[in-house]
Amino acid sequence: MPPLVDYFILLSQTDRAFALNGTGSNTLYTLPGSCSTGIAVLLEKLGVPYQLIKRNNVADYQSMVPTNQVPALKREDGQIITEGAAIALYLLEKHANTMLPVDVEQRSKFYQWLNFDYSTLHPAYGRMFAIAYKIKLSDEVKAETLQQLADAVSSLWAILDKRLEIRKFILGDQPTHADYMAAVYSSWNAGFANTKIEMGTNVKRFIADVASLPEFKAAYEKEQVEFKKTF
Ligand SMILES: N[C@@H](CCC(=O)N[C@@H](CS)C(=O)NCC(=O)O)C(=O)O
Repeated sequence: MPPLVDYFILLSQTDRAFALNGTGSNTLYTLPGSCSTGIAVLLEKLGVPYQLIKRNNVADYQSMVPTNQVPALKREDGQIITEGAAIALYLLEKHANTMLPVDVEQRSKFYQWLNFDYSTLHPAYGRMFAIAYKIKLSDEVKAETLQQLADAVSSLWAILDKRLEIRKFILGDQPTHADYMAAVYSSWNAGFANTKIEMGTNVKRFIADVASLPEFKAAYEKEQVEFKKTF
């Protein structure tokens, strides 16, 4: 970290205000059961103390997080980080762990699967949520569109199923943040009762394995939300 004076010169005025308001602990802003829960799982695994605040209990969340989305992490020094992948990588670089490989080839594989989650699988579900809950359509068109989008999601689960044929977790024998996120997304199937999302046997086994990890259970307990296994 640069000396304090340089650090403050680097910050914008708003950033400075947040920095001065630092609480001395990490605060995770969440919508329980959403992608922000994956960050809670990671915080549990890293043993980093944090408090949870539900986005909907913050009077003007959008003035702090312009996208109005979760997750957002307010660090000990008051700085806000948004975007799940950026938060995860910040935490992994700051706190000792074995998830972020030192070897550049292995690290690139981790980045690849982390982005498969955040940039491919998550938005594929996002399109389903938009059709199901945000966009006005006739029942018939809605059902048909949802099934088409669900087929696209199923094809992504099939990619993971293939990878998991010979691996316990996505990167190998040990769970990483890529596994936590995939398992969190899988519970979103519960939001689409009349739409068929296919998951292969390897994916199902994998989700059960991730869901039984202590850090995973601890995060869901802390968020007071049930992990929905949909198979
Ligand atoms: N690119 C963002 C996407 C975050 C996102 O989609 N968050 C959802 C929950 S999974 C959210 O806040 N939804 C509520 C809303 O958009 O109002 C990230 O990865 O952090």
